[in-house]
Amino acid sequence: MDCNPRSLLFVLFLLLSCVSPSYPIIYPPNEVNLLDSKASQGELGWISYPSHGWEEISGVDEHYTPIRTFQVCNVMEYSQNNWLRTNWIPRQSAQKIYVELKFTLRDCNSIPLVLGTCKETFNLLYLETDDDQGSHFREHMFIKIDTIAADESFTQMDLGDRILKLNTEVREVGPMIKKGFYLAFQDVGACVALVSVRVYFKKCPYTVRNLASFPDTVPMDSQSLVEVKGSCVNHSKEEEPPRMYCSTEGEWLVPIGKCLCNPGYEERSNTCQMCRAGFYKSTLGNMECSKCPPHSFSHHEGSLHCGCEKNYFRADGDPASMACTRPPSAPRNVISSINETSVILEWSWPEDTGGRRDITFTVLCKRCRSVGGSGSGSNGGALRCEPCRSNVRFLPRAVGLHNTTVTVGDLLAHTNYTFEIEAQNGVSSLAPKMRQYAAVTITTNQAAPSPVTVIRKEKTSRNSVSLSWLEPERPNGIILDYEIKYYEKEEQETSYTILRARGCNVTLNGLKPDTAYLLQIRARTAAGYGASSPSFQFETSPDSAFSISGENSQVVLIAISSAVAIILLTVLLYVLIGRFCCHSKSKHPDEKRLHFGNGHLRLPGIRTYVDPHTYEDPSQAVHEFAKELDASCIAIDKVVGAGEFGEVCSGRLKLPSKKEICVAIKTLKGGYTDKQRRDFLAEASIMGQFDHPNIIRLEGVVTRSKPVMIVTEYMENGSLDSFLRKHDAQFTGIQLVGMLRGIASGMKYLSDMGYVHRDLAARNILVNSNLVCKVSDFGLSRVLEDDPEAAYTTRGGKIPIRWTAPEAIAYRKFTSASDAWSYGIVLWEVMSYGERPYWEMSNQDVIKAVDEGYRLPPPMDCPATLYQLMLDCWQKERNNRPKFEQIVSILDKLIRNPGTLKITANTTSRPANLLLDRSSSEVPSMGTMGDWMDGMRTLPCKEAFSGVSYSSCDTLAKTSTDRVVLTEVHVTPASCPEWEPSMGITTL
Ligand code: ACK
Repeated sequence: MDCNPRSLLFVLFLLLSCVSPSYPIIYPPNEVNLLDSKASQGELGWISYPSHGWEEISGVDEHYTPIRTFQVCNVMEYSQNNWLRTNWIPRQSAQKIYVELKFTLRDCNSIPLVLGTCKETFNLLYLETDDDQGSHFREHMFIKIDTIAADESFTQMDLGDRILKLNTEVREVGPMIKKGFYLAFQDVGACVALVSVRVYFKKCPYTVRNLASFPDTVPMDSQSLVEVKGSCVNHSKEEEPPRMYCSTEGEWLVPIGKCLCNPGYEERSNTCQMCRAGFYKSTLGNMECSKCPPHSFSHHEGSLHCGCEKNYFRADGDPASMACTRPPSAPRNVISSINETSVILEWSWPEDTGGRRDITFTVLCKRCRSVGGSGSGSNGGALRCEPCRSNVRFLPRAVGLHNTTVTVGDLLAHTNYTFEIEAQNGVSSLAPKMRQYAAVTITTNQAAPSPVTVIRKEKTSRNSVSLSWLEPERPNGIILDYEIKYYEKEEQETSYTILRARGCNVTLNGLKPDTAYLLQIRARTAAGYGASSPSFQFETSPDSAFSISGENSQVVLIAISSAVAIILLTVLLYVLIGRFCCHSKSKHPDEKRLHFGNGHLRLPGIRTYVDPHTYEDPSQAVHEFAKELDASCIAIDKVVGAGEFGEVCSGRLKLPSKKEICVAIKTLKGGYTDKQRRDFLAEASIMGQFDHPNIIRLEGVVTRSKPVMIVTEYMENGSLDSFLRKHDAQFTGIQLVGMLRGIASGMKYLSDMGYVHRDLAARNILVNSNLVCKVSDFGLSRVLEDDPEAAYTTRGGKIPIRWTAPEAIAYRKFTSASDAWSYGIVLWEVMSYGERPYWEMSNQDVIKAVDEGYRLPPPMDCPATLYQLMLDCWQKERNNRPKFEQIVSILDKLIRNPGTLKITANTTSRPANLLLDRSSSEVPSMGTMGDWMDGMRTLPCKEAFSGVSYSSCDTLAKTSTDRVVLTEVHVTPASCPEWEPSMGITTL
């Protein structure tokens, strides 16, 4: 190291240079050095003129880095002109260059005994040339850039204190046009040390912005910016052409446009990188890759989509971000409410929607016929089904249903149909094998024929007209005859004539000439009359057209008398034959029907129930009404319950050339008496006579081997009372009404058949997997023996008190009207989800309370209309109770207008513990009521009430059927030891 002590200037440098470590020098990235004196460790080789002027020495800079420096300090002499010229510096692409000088300068005042003129500045100059001119140096060619003065100069004291006062000055030069240049430093008598010289130009350095890369760019010398186009990085695309401006200061300005990562790539540290496995990106953009949605996967990097797991799918319009889904499971709890030839189908949403919301339902109608079977009604044979005819009507439609109900109309009467209800969603079509549906099979009821719509006038005369018509479009059975009603138009139906015709034509005689008549025709089947046709007008011919001459009138008279004679003769013959027939009584069961009907008015065409006890040998009755089964066709699976005569099992029945079906098997336990066997089989004899979708169907009996068995259809959900208790509050109002409608329809059928059930209760209703309710438990003395609810009455009979009408308890008056009472109790049981009627009240208290006019209160949330129906069923006067036909039609109306179910009868929480007195007509004043617990206590005391004073019903809730339901009753007991006078009026 060169530590030259001669200089006045550089004592400080010399001292420092002996101890210094070195540091790397870092320049800003947008500066490109053309010359850096510090970078050179050896001699710089610059030209100094005259030779005693500038002197090159070694030292260290402020960072203690070894450097080469130049110094001059000829302040003791006059007229100094010392030049120092750099080597030739190639310009490269620079237009404007920067010169950074670091120097120290001695304060002239601090130099003692200065002889010459001490200066405190020096000059910076440059010369452009296209080539290196070597040592050839001409002062006058140089152009001055600036006079450089020190911001700070140092003194002797600074040297003593070792304070380095380093000046840094930067000057710009340009525009440069030649290939290179020299710099020169002219000293005119200063004491200066040039510590470092750096020459550089500025550039905008390579950069990536908005996923576009921009190259190194040298700015222009002028003020204008350089516009630079960027190029998108790998795996990206231009969204808008990327551009940026390079400023003269070497700074990037105003980025415009951008690039977006391709699908399958995401932006990570200014690059587009592949999505990791388990992630995907389906679109162009700079968002992150997303995790695969549920039930999908991506095993590879860079996935655009995630594939669906097995049995999961994506519909066409499904976005990639949506989970893969699958077809829904089948709809549940299908219930059908049949109304003559139409049916309302209702069902619940599928348990599994497949993960989608776009569920719709499609209903497929099939008409089914039993083939190759025997036995009564639908009992026998496999079903052969074919698609329904196109004129079956679906309301609102058969496909694309958004609601869980459809009405199917214009079905054929007395026909089996199967409806397949399928829930579909957006991926159902992609997985045909996974599609599931729920099926329900129904049998339509009989229905009256549709109206005659086409009537033609064939021939007209002045007194007669011949007409013909077409059979109704839907006869719904065999047309027995047509009723033709006609009247003079002017008389406006005040008097009319009715004729009957078997065929589709008639001639009306005895009409007035030249007169307008109106006529209506209606067809009759076993189900009764259909609606009348629209009025049809015809006119007879005027008088002049035809007049009867005297001779003619004679002929007519003869014809009429002959006709009258013939009619009289026919009537006589008919009466005689009729009498003869009635006298010769046949033993055929059909004739017995006259005996065992219970006085009900029967509809023509409906069979009548035959009491098996009227047979001398009851086993004859069994074989007349029940099919004998071979025990080998029956497989017993398990015991499901206990009946009065033995166990009840579930099992399978496989008859030759028929499909195996699930059955319930009632067995007669060993050691039975003859009477027990008779009573046991009596149920089959009764059941075998019935054929109705809401009556439990008998498959057959086994009497020729042991054990003796009764085989019926299997009802998956068992008895209604326990089923409801198990599913407390889980059904919609419509579902409950659907079940009730089924029971009422079965009961209507029984009452039409003349059969009185006597033990109608929820425990004797069975429920299948489609929530179809069927009446079961048929017997004779059964009511007395079988039912655990039955209790002995004072008259010795055994009766299920809580379900039985007062007149049946009191004097065994069992009729369809007493069944209607029981139906009211079933209605209450259903609406309270299997609550025990009258809770824990004793049978005696129940009899007493009912007799005094108390009635069960409405179950929680019970629709007012249904509660009103209960109250109607519990009318004391049995003729005032509704017939089952009326009950069915009330429930049908409710099903058609489900809105009416929203009006509830009360708001009490279940179990309501009140008995309502609704005997406004039977008890002279409004009755008292108490909660049933209190009631039990107060009942005896109630008897002590002689002058009970009652307030009237305060609040009446009007129901949609314009009936009135008691909801609140205010009671003021006049005397009762347990009532404090201060209690005043009690609101219940
Ligand atoms: O409530 P559960 O399961 O349904 O218990 C009773 C038991 O037998 C005694 O009567 C059941 N049961 C009776 N008949 C049938 C049937 N046809 N299908 C299914 N279960 C039945 C009843």
